Amino acid sequence: MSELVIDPVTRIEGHMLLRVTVENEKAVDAYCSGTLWRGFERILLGRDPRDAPVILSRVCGVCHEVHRIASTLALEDAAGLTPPDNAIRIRNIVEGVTTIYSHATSLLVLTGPDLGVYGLAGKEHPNELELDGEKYNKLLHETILPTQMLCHEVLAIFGGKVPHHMTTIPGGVTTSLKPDKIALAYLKMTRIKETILTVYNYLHGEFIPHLKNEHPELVDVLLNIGVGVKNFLSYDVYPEPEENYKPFFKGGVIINGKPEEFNIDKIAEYVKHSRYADESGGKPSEEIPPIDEYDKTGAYSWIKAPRYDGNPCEVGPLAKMVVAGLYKPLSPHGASLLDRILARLEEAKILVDKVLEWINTLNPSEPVFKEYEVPNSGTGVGLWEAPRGALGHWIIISNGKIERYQLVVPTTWNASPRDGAGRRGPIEEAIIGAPVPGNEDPINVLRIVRSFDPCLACSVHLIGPKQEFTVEISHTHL
Ligand code: NFE
Ligand code: MG
Repeated sequence: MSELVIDPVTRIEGHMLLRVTVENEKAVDAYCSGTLWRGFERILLGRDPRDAPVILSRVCGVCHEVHRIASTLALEDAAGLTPPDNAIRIRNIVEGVTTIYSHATSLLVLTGPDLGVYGLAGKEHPNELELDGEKYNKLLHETILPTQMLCHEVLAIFGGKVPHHMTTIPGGVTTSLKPDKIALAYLKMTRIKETILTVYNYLHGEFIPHLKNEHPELVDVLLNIGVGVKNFLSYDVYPEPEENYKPFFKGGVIINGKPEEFNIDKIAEYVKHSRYADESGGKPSEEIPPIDEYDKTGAYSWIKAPRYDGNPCEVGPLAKMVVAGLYKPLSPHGASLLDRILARLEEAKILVDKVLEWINTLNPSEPVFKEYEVPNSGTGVGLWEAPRGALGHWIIISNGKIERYQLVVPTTWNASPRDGAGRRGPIEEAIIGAPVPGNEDPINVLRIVRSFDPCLACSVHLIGPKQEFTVEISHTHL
């Protein structure tokens, strides 16, 4: 038996440390640690609730639009307010475009290089998943970066700026709906759509068929590794005014392959293996502000362990698409490394059409916001879907101020450590069984981790001035 230690994991957002136990060239156990302590839930205490969306949008520079939206939803819930249709559409557009941007980053910059960027920039197309640096550089500068720039331009039209849009406020949005701006956004989206379709058609029309025909053993590996916990969770997202506010992606939960009625009260966070005092866990609506306890026995992560009815759940594009009935996994196990990547691409393709539709339904003659007043007291929940999955914000207001605030974020679910019952988190579980050539090559382990597109900044929700990093991959025999 030997141990692989990867610290930090690269080409993901933030600081993750992985310990993988290896036996006979296979991963047999894994420990995933978030190595940063953040303190957003404590920063908010005693503040005006209207500060929350603005401060919390800075939780992350990657999913830089979603926390403002989720926090605003929590405030509106506490006030019993529904924003006007135009505001709902603009939030959908902002969310859709940020997800497309984020997926392009994951597919082509973070995860893609592990898979030779799918032959688009691979050595000798069709390839053995090895990246050609020169071709990749060309793809990056001629296609990926210009497309991402277009996404940011559309976001700036509706959100005022990128990152961290400024227009979502409790009661609606502050975007002015000028017809020329709407037309410009539409035009930019059609160009984004062209690129997404080109990548999509290439992958499904050429790359995957080629792999299946010429390298079936590779497809077999990609569909049989990274399976994970096989439980999926997602929240309703993209309410459509034209469809009686039905969410375009219907959320829900699937446990062991069976869909279950979603019940928010079944969500709880466990901290037995997290660096917080034991009383820091519980139901998000009741959790106390986190109390850090770095040296707690058995603790190995700053990430908590959210569970649904005690079950670890995968969240993200695969979960969202499977729960909504929009993706059928290719793997006989119901999930895999390849399914996670393909579901992400599928979601981007679906969203680009929906964003065009939402832009078309904007009505410049109707309002974009309603008056909002901070209630003297109340509780609110904002459930939403970030690019990486299910995002929840919970607020308690008393005397017009924030008494408590809790975020449970996508990567908190996926990169969670073991819970109170000792069950592994989804990424930990997905690593089990990964081939580790020579008992030391981490490539498959890293491919699996990156297929979740984790974000550690979000999941731990100020780095200490004395924090130190070790940048090395070591391999020690036990
Ligand atoms: Ni920091 Fe995020 C997304 C959120 S993380 S990237 O998507 O919320 O899990
Ligand atoms: Mg939290």
